[in-house]
Amino acid sequence: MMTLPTATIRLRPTAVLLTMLVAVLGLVLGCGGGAGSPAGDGGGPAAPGATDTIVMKSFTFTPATLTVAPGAKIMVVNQDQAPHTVTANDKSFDSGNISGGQRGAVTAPTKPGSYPYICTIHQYMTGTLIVR
Ligand SMILES: [Cu+2]
Repeated sequence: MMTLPTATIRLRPTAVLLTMLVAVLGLVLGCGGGAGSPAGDGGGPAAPGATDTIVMKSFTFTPATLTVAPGAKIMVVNQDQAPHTVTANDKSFDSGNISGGQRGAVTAPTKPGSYPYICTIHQYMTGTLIVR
């Protein structure tokens, strides 16, 4: 019974501090994001070796057709909850299982051509890698 008022008094300064912390953090993060984005955008497209990326989302590969240079390293981002793979029909590249929310990579063949690929877990997921 006697501890209840004390607990209430102790909680109040903590709550105020937490509120201030959240506010300060919000300001810091807001400023950081605003200042960081333009620099990042400027650096990305300027780099000639921009990373090619295949995104898995809603059991679909995006882009459905990706054109890359021979031997290019391709980042594979799984935005689904389910695991997926990027596996060439001729097995010339294979990401292996990429868990939901994770990312992996494949290396494009060095021989120019059109390489259809699938997810071996969900074989209706199809895409095409074009090397040239
Ligand atoms: Cu899949």
